[in-house]
Amino acid sequence: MLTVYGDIRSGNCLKVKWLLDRLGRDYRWVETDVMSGVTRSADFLARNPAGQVPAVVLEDGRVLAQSNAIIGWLGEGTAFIPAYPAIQRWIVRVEGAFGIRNPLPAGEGQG
Ligand SMILES: N[C@@H](CCC(=O)N[C@@H](CS)C(=O)NCC(=O)O)C(=O)O
Repeated sequence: MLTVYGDIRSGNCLKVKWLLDRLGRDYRWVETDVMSGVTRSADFLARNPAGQVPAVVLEDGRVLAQSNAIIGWLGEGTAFIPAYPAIQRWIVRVEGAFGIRNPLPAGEGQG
């Protein structure tokens, strides 16, 4: 079962929780109060050197951090991120990474 370290007040954490809930996935939520300094403890830093939540621990012990990476991984192949052809996946990634529409309409973003 997945273990999710998250602070319930954080949008970055909630989007992971909401997707897990919508997908009906089993997971263990470990409430991690970012205001307490626990994310900077040696224990936590060993899990996620960035010292941030959300962080997901897989069954085999690997850790995935960064909310957008987590929801991307969870959503892949589901109705939330259908199995697009490669070009469509990369267009979506560019849009997510840079917050722009890709390709830009003619005339935009030039000069
Ligand atoms: N880019 C990261 C940002 C994560 C982030 O900023 N997490 C905050 C809570 S929303 C945190 O853990 N702060 C504790 C700290 O920086 O010590 C993501 O999307 O997961």
